[in-house]
Order: sequence, then structure tokens, then C-alpha cells
Amino acid sequence: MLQVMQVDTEGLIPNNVGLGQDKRVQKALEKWHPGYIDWWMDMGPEGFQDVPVYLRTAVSVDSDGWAKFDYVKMPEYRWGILLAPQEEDRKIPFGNHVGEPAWQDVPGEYRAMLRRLIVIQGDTEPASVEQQRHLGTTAPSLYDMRNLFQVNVEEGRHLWAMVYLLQKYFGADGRAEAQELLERRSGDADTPRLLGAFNEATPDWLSFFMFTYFTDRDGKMQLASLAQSGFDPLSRTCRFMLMEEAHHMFVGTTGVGRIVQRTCEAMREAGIDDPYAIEKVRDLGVIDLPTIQKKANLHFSLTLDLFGSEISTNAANAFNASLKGRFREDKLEDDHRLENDTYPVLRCIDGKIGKEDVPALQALNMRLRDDYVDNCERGILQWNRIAKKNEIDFEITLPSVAFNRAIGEFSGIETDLEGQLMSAEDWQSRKDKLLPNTDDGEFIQGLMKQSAERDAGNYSSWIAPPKVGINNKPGDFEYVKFED
Ligand code: BYC
Repeated sequence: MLQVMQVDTEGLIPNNVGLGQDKRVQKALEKWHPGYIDWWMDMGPEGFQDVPVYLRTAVSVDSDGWAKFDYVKMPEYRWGILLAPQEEDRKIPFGNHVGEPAWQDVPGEYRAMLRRLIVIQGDTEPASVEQQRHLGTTAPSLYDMRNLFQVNVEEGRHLWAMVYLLQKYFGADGRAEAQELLERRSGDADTPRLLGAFNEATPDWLSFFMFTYFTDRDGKMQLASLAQSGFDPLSRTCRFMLMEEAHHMFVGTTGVGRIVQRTCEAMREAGIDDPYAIEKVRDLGVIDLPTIQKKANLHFSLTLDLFGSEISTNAANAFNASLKGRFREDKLEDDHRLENDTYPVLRCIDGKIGKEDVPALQALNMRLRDDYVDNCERGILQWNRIAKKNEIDFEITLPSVAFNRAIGEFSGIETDLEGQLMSAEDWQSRKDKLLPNTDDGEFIQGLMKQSAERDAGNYSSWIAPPKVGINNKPGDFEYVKFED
């Protein structure tokens, strides 16, 4: 049985949490709002704050028809606080409190741990907007520009979602954390964002698509684990965020797919079979497949670091406390406590990589990462089908999980794409072939121009048009309206 609460769209902050009756939180959020708008103007999409964009806005939380599409100038976007409907009699699905009624308030003993999880989740959202803020000017089409901005405003809404939890449930320290979320900056030497991958640059559109494919998918896995939380407001918030997240990954999967498609078509038209004829392929104004592979190597390995260490007491504590579960915890069939279970973890011991059984509670980050890798494999099959259909003999593959890592078991070693150990000298001499190098970056930057692409229905040379428009709009739909 679900309790659906109507979305109040009248006030300054659209919400389905009864904000109008909760004056304390309403006031706190209204006080936070101007700082958020200042942050958005400073750090949001550069140069496009004034143009109407065809965006979807969440107006309900029903799984059908929860959003409406219309032209909006981004600073006027209705960032709202929307939680999935409350499940009547929901029980905690895992951990020491399995089977107890889900908490509607913060359990005092876990306050600090819960706050930390919410702050880390919240920090990634504005970080990604900051990372992508320069991309609008080089969008390959109005369709892509609109998708970028859609992703950006929804990441902004996800920040609101976490800030609501902090303001409502964590008193003065929640307010301080909410403020700090507006103060840290991606890549800043003094006040960086909290997690590594969110301080990296997103310099071009291939990176953007890889980021939405790989890193937003980490978002999906982490949100899905937090959606299992015994703290019901967090669970409900994450369940609604996941509905929005699906589109972000769609942007990544189809974006890379369309680049592969265009490259393969151009190769075929020019009679080039060899995907490693890099210069010849680049001369066609498309991105060669080995460079696409290198970008995948980079974004996959950076994203794996977001899962934390393979063996983690933090993760065990969060699970025991019934705060963060496993992926699809409620669909798994075991005791949901894991006290006597083991899980095979890939480790590096005495310079050798191999699997070792460790207590399952300690291995929860590894398990989530395994689920993630499995999830990543599926979309890559789609890219490879495109190459095959075009009779180009090239398969994009995921590198070993030990490759290019900065966190966890493999942070102290270097390996090749297959996970074979390499010496430091070997790594130095070969890394340009495994990860994007300066030449690759310059070549891709050279393609990132925008001129005719601002005309509806036009696409840059290096990307194929999408099969269907957003909200089924026709190919020449004007997703972003520029003044003549
Ligand atoms: N960078 O036990 P450990 C998304 C720290 S993406 C820097 O190994 P734990 C999105 C860690 O904080 C999803 N530091 O790891 C996507 C800890 O520090 P303290 C975001 C790192 O805690 C696209 C120490 O190392 N959500 O939504 O088990 C666009 C030892 O930690 C990193 C979440 O991540 C790193 N990569 O797991 C927009 C969910 N990794 O506390 C949005 C919430 C670890 O000792 N977060 N450290 O000072 C968590 O569940 C966990 O905090 C982590 C780390 C999975 C991140």
C-alpha cells in the first residue's frame, strides 16, 4: 500500500513533503535558496542562463507521467523536493535492525554516520554541474545541448534533495553542511569536492558522455544502496532520484553509441577497414575507435575509485547500522545480516593479484563494485553491436579493475589493461597508449566547435543524430531557443 502525497507546486519550493506546514524547515530552505541561485549563476552552465531550454520538470512522483516538458530559463527552473510515496508499514530490509519498522527520524546513535553519507552524496551533485559548466558552448547539436542542461538542472535538484534532509533532520550542523555544499568547488586546490572523480575535468563531449555512462552509473548503484536505507526519508528521496538518473545514463549510452556510429559510417564511406589507421580516420573529422577506448579506460577506472576500498569497515558499519544496503537488497535471498558469510575479493598480495574470501560484511564495497561492473558490461554490448553492424572489426572492452587505480587494493601498483603488473618505468613508457594523451586531447578539442550546430536539426561531423527526439519531438525541433 502506497501513500501518495500531492506535489505542492504553488510556493517558492515545489514539494511533496508538506513544507507549508513545516515553517522551520521552509524558512531554512528559503534562506539557503539565494545562495544556491548565486552558486548556480557562478558555477552552472556558462553563457546559457538567459535562453529558454526545453526541459522536463518533475511535477509528481507517480511512476507514470511524473514530469512535464516546457521551455524554461535555467535559473527559473522549479527545483523541488520530491520523495517517492511512503510505503505503509515499511520494514528495515537489512543489518542489525532488519525487520524493525523503518525510521521516520534519525536514529541518534547513527547520526554522524548518516550525515556523512548524505553529505558525500550531496557533494557529488553540484560537483558534476561544475565539471560540465563549459560544455554548452561546444554542444554538437541543440538536442545534445538540451540533454546536458537537463542533466545539470536535475543534479541541482538532487542537491536540493540532500539539503532538505540535512536541514530537516540535522539541525544546526545540517545547516552548516548545506552551506558548505555551496562552497566547495570541483578541482579547487583549497576547497575541493569530497570524492576524487568529482575533481577531474570534463573537457569535451566524449568525456561528458563517458561520465554520464560510467560515473552516473555509480550514482545509480550508490543511490540504489541508499534507497534500501532504514532511514525512510533517505530511502524515499533516493527512490525518486533514481527515476531521474535513468535519463542521465541514457544520455551517456546513446551519446557514445552515436559517436561510434558516426565513426564507423565515415570509415565505411571512405573505404577504411582498419580501426587503427588513426590519422586517416581522424582526417575524416570523426573520433577514432582506439581513442574512444582510451576515454573509456580513463572514466571506468576513475569511477571505480568511487566505490572506496574493497575491504572497508565504514561500509560494514553502515550496513550493520541499517543505513546503506546492497544493490537490490530487498530482492536478495539471505539473512540480510551477513554475519557468517564470506565474499571473494580481488586483492593484491605480495605483488600478485588473486581472489581471497573475506567476511562478507567487510566486502560490501567490492560487492557493489562487482554489480556495477556487470551493469557497465551491458551497455558496452550496444556500442559493439553498432561497430559490428557497420562491419568494423573493433570491440570496446572494460579494462581490468586493477588498472589505473588511486583508491583501494590496487592504488599502489600499475597494471596493463588486462591487469598484468607493470613496473613504474613500463607504465611511464606505455601509459600514453592506454589513457588519453595530450595529442588525443588536442585532437578532440579541435573537433569541439560550434557554428551551424545551433541550427535545429544540425549535428557536428563526429556524432550521428539520435534515433528519436526528446518527448518524441521531430528531428528539427528547436530544443534551445536563441534570439536572432
Ligand atoms: N575519493 O572505507 P573506505 C553520484 C575515503 S555518484 C576520496 O575505503 P567507504 C553522481 C572515504 O571517504 C555516487 N576519498 O570507503 C554521479 C574515507 O574517508 P574518511 C555518490 C575517498 O567509506 C554523477 C576513507 O577514504 N554517492 O551520485 O566504505 C553525477 C576510507 O574509506 C574515496 C556515494 O558515494 C574517493 N574516491 O566508501 C552526479 C554514496 N573513496 O571517512 C552524482 C555515499 C573513499 O575515513 N558514500 N574515500 O575520512 C559512500 O557510501 C561512501 O562514502 C563511499 C566510500 C562509497 C564513497
